[in-house]
Amino acid sequence: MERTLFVIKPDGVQRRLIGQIVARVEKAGLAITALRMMSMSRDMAARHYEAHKDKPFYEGLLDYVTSGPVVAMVCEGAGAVNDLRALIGATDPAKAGAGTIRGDFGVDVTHNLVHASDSPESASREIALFFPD
Ligand code: IDP
Ligand code: MG
Repeated sequence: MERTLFVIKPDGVQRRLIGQIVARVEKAGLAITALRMMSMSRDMAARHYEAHKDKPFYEGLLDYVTSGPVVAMVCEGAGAVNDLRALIGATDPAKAGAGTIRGDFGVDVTHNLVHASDSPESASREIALFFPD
């Protein structure tokens, strides 16, 4: 079994898409084994996205993910990391395929609704950040 972190970002919560997004995750065969709604502090957002700290979009990204509550969950399954990345689609919703969460609901490359860990190593680090207990 592999674990990955999945986050519905503030636009997904504000647009009332939590249910539709979670339904897709479960339909894909992934088990949700932890779930919480929370607001990310700027410090937490900075740690979550520290790999991007030199990117031009970094400050705007922190503004966005701290703009309202998020829903974070741990998803488990064989190949969960890759399965969830495939389910969410490309970072830019304009390039994400039909049937993917970002392709169907995402607005632009910042407001792309969801986060999913990009490797098992990222997943371990991110799960510890969102679910310290
Ligand atoms: P990912 O979420 O598909 O793994 P990353 O490259 O890790 O994509 O970027 C993290 C987040 O930063 C994206 O989900 C998106 O919200 C934002 N982002 C990425 N690239 C850009 C960009 O070129 N402009 C604005 N925001 C971006
Ligand atoms: Mg990423």
